[in-house]
Amino acid sequence: MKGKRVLLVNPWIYDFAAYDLWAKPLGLLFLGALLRLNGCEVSFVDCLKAPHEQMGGKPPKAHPGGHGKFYRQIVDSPALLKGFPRRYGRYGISREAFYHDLGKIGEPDAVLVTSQMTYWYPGVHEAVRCVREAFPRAVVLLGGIYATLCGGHAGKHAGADHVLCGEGELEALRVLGRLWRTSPGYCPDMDNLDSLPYPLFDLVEPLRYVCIQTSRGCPFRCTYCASHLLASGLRVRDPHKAVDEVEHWHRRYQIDDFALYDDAFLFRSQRFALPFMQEIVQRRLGVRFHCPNALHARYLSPEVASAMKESGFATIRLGLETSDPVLQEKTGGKVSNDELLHALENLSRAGFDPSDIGVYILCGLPGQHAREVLDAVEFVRSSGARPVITEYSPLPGTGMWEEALRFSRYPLDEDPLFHNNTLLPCAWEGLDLSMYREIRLAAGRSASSALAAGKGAGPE
Ligand code: B12
Repeated sequence: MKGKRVLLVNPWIYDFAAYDLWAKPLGLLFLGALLRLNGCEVSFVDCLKAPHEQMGGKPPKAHPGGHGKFYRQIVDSPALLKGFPRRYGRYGISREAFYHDLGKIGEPDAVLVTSQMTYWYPGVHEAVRCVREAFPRAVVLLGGIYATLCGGHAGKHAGADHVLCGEGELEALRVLGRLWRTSPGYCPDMDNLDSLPYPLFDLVEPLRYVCIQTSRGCPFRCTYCASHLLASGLRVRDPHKAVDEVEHWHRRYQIDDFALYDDAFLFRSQRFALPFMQEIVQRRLGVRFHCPNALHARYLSPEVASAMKESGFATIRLGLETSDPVLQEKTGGKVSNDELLHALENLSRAGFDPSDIGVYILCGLPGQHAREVLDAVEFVRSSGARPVITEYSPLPGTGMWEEALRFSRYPLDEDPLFHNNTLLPCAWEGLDLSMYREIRLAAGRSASSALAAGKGAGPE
């Protein structure tokens, strides 16, 4: 693969709202690192880059510590979503700025396009079209979450030469190796995550934070979540090697803020989280950790809570989803109300201010009543923590999908645009859009105003 030129592309987002909550295309940057290790010359064009020198006006606001806004242009919403009373936006740089960036790198042999939320596919298709126009001879590979969960749709409509499903490391090497009639010099062992090179954050500009993955997969099977479809089996890194990576970004790139992308960071904490945090303290790195993706309250023992405090955990989100014990059990039994209260007590004893801890509550599950969401809000409020409403996004292949299909007023299986959580796709007479607004009010300041105040909150 030596000498081959590879371009990584992170596409635009099309949505009613989007916010950079420590959001980087981590998977794509992993693939880039592996290809570079195999001798390829790798470049990266990020449609979500901000600030960008080709964009006029004021750059989007960024907060110290990482999160911030994207550039946004209001556009017509797609025909299928016409009538939904929210403005639709294209988040990221202009098309001209994108072509400008492509122009700087010259024709690659292969382009790897990633995809995140399934309903963001318009930006993915647009990126593929632009890349094809600019580089008609390059082979285009598409992977990521949309490509994995909606492979049929992506294969039919995205315009890529190859649509690859699931974890992409070995697949990308296989496809490119076959195309280029060569075998890669280095193949990672996907059962040993430490055999992966560090993701190519050195190509991200400006680099204000780094996303870290200390494990892949999740031991739970929550019926609303697609994690098990994206990465199978829980694999955990060696804690010392994960700290080596934190130290690498901190010392060589002066990075102080790290977002954890794990689905199960605290699971079996004796094996990973505790030694990881103890090592961070021992090396006196003075870094901060942010967990925009929720932590499991069940594993938040007093020992874990104080290690989190000492090792610099700054943004803590816990996943409750619902306070109804029956629904908790039915959706996967991830956590009980008592476990949440214990976790909050332990965090508070360790020195965290409970009002800084956001607790995610799912809103709009199929058949869910507004009352039940309000109960969860009340329960979290009375614990002293901050309720953060997250709207349910139905996903094909998950345990709840069939029920979502039955409940939704949209034909969910006809177009991934209908997975958009802002639509509240499974709203019904028991939880309609006006009740949803009441729920948001009850939950207090909206996620976006909390973010604007720099406190951090749920993803918008
Ligand atoms: C971290 C995370 C976030 C972060 C940001 C992620 C980002 N980069 O933008 C935050 C916390 C902000 C977030 C927010 C939300 N998220 Co989220 N998030 C995740 C999480 C946990 C990990 C994603 C990740 O980066 N994984 C790590 C990397 C290494 O994996 P990867 O990107 O998939 O890449 C691999 C493969 O896909 C592939 N690949 C990737 N690109 C390419 C390209 C090519 C060419 C090839 C060959 C392969 C390939 O290879 C990579 C390496 O193996 C996933 C769950 C999961 N386990 O994946 C949910 C997930 C993506 N989120 C989800 C949801 C629902 C949300 C929210 C809507 C939650 C809510 N209700 O508010 C919001 C929406 C955000 C918004 N509107 O701005 C859903 C997806 C929904 C959808 N319809 O697609 C998921 C799947 C969780 C779930 N419920 O099942 N999220």
